[in-house]
Amino acid sequence: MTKNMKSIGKLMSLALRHNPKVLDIELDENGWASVNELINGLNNKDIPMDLERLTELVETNDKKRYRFNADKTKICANQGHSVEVNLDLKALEPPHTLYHGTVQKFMASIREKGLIKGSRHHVHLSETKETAIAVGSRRGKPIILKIEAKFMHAQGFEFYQSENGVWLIDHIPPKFIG
Ligand code: HQG
Repeated sequence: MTKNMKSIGKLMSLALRHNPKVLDIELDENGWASVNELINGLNNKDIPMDLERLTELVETNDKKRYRFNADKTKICANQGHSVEVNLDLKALEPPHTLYHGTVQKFMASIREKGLIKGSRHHVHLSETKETAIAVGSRRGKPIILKIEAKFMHAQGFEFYQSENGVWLIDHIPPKFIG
């Protein structure tokens, strides 16, 4: 993925997760946008885009952040939204342990309130430590928290997984955070 593709991806994530107006697109109740409108929105920002290039961007995205519908007329972000959309996530049994990457400055609050979702729909958890390190590193020196996911699930907490493999949950109380 070229640097240019990365910055186009950031703009697409902004539009498909948080602020569709930036590309003059609309999201339906499940978070889908028209591919034609998205391409036009990018073109109107002087970003060359067509279906072929968009397909490459979707397929090569490092975290598989977007997906098309079957006939490639619609596109959506797989997770990470702040706008109200129904992603139709299915509750699933999680692995024994999941990980969350964060940074020291949030730890006092996390120990007090647990992991909270803030402006996103869910708290995001990773299946591997490596991914959690990458997530935490976006903000500084990463701190990796171990979550007793299977134990929580057995106590009735619902876990979901996005199309691109991110584990999602509403809230993690402090007692389950290692
Ligand atoms: C922290 C990226 C204070 C939490 C990544 C995190 C991920 C608290 C921040 C995805 C807290 C929220 C999500 C509490 C949690 N007090 N701080 N009680 N509870 N926090 O960006 O997990 O590139 O919403 O630790 O790779 O960092 O966008 O969540 O630091 O997969 O596809 O509040 O976003 O993916 O930050 O990242 P975020 P996140 P994309």
